Amino acid sequence: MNVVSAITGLPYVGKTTLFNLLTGAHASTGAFAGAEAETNVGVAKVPDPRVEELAALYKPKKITHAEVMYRDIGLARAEKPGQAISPQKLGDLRTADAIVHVVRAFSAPSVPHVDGSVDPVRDLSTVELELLFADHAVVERRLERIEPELRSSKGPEREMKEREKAVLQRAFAALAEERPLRDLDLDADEEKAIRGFRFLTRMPVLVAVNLDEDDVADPERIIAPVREAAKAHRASAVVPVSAKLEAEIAELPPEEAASFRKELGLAEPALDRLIRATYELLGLCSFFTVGEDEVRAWTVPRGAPAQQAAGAIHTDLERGFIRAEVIGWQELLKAGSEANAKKLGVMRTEGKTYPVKDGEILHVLFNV
Ligand SMILES: Nc1nc2c(ncn2[C@@H]2O[C@H](COP(=O)(O)OP(=O)(O)OP(=O)(O)O)[C@@H](O)[C@H]2O)c(=O)[nH]1
Ligand SMILES: [Mg+2]
Repeated sequence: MNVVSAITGLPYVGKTTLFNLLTGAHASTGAFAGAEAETNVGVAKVPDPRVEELAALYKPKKITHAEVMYRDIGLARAEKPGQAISPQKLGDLRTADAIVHVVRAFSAPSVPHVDGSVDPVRDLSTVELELLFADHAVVERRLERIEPELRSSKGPEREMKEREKAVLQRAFAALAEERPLRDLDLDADEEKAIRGFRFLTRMPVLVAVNLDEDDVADPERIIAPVREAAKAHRASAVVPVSAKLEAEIAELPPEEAASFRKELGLAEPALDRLIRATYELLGLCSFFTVGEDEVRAWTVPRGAPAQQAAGAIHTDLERGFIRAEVIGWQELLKAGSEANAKKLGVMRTEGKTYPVKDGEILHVLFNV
């Protein structure tokens, strides 16, 4: 699935450092590289212990994890609200499906802060407000132009435009109160009426807090106020991470990395958590296919029907879908093999509309 998360935030907060860590890229960091530069695009593997466990059972030639795409989109510093994001960067942001908003909580005196001091709550508002201004401008322009269009249209076309106008007016009111469009409760038709605008404050957003190394073991003091602020912005999650520490750990051999993490009291690599949080933010889940050739995780929107899920594997499987044999990953591990699972009667047969659940194994029967 081709979904993209934008990584954005103020200059010098560690966006590119994080982006490189997540995707294994080597984009340049520091020296305000981000505001001018092209955006960086890369792919992160979604860590998933279930895939390893299934692979341990099948010993396949190939193991394939799910992936998330990240796009690192640097912003300039705002002189006045509404000026920080160039039209090109706005366009880049609008191609994204979700936003990872990085805020700085690390102190490093050698790294200047564009607003003079370290204040993640203020930074969060600064950028969210920029995005809000950008949406406001779009709504305003469209509301001006829709009037003559309304007058010259009729029938179903007019109805559609009426609906669009009504939603835009609600959007206008929300934005005027500095409420993000995530705050609007829209039904499916209303959602469709404004989908094309790709409003930035309607995209799901998570806040990644780039911590000082010293705060990693006990981030709550730093995180709590950010979490409060994030709630007001309707952010889905707040994820602490120390880009610098993660970069240092990434240099270590795996065993040393693991014991170092243990020493620091970190249960799970922060980057893994961030990738998984992004996957969730995007509304995605994984199902698996298994065999001696390949154990593989496939990505579908949560709740996708089995026929659509089959299409993630191949369009032929979607077109010629007959039924799917389905089993949970744990049940399969317990049974030891698909043959045994069938014998035990724990393998189910499901039809086209069956909503696939995260962690299920699908075997699609099809005919084209
Ligand atoms: N101490 C410390 N320094 C960091 C951390 N993360 C990034 N830096 C440093 O901060 C500087 C800016 O990092 P970048 O990753 O380039 O930041 P950016 O947000 O991509 O900056 P622009 O692209 O210019 O907007 C670099 O010198 C990094 O080494 C961190 O967690 N701790
Ligand atoms: Mg950068």
